[in-house]
Amino acid sequence: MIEDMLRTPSAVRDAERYTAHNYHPLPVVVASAEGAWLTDVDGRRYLDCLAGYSALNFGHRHPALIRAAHEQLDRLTLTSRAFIHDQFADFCRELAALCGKDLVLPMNTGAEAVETGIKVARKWGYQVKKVTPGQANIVVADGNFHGRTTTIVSFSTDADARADFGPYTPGFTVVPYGDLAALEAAIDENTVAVLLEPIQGEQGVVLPPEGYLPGVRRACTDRNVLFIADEIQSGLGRTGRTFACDHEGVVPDMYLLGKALGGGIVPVSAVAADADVLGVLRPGQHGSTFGGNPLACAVGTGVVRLLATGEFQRRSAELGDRLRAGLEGLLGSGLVAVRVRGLWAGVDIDPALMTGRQACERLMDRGVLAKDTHGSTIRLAPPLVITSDEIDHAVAQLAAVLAG
Ligand code: IF1
Repeated sequence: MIEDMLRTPSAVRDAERYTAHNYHPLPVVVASAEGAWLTDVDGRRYLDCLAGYSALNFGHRHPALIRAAHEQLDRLTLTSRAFIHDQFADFCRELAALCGKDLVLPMNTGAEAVETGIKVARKWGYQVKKVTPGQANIVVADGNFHGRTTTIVSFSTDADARADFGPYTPGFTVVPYGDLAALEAAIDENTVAVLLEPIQGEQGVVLPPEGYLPGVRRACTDRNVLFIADEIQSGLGRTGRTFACDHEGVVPDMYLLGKALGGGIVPVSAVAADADVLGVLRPGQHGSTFGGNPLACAVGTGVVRLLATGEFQRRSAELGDRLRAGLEGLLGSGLVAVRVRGLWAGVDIDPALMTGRQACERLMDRGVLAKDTHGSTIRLAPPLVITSDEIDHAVAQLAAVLAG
């Protein structure tokens, strides 16, 4: 197509003209998508290796989820929680069963689930553990990413995410990720919870040291501290298991879920925990206008039923082995490190070659869309519906980019 006939340049300009510049998106303007493939306004196709930061685990417009959404759209979309609706019980019961927990508290965004987890842990601390009023403390890890509210960025160690958003919320202690001794030493009589990503996504898919998560679990049990696992990005099949914690047989006291729970259609998040934890909340103490709405529950139930078969977890594990083999084959040919669990990879490119952003721009020119995290690290997280040939294709395009 002749360059000046392309619609993309003007569409990029229009998009930038009327919005705050809190993102620096790749200059691609998506018009449609199906499965693992996107089509831009000029008809060019791209293999999606970001999947909405793991919100599209089931691919773009999964038929079963779109069908559930369409059927609900034609019946009922919103009631608020002032009333009950006929999709609510199924969603909460089936999600609680998937998590092996008594109760579910539905919200919308991941950050809202994290904030809910923080509030519940604090209230549990005061009412159940009896910590000193106003002194509840939560242990978190450096390199964390849990969302962008002012409380959440208060314990971020990422300057871009945190700077100039103070005054900051107190009550958090940061310890090095993976350092069990430091975590144990940080727990005191006012500690109500440990909040961790079982695998750190934005830090570049940083895997915990073997035994770390079981150690955190033991420390929390021994010290009567809630273990809160932020599985918003790592959960729901991404790593080859239902939850990333499953890889080490660890069951947290609280699962924080989001992203893929909404099937890539609507924002759906949730906190799942037993009654002795979520039971501390009474009417009027927490809520949300859209949390647990009929459309969200209909789609969310569809997502839980897709996961209940184990098919997506198996695909993610099997295809993840292929992705790992392909990426490890590039070590020494432009990659200096590869971290993979299921269909989730963080790859460190030789900084002397290019930045992560440059790599993603060149991948885009080759029809593959991915996102850098920091420096020369890029994250690969395709929809779990990707095929083995498509994985080989993505690795081949990365190899070509690295070869210059
Ligand atoms: C952005 C990445 C960033 C998350 C975990 C909670 C949330 C997220 C483990 C909050 C959200 C998103 C936010 C988006 C980019 C993306 C992200 F890690 F996935 F790549 F930023 F670090 N816990 N992660 O990953 O969920 O409120 O967004 O629904 O803010 O740029 P949310």
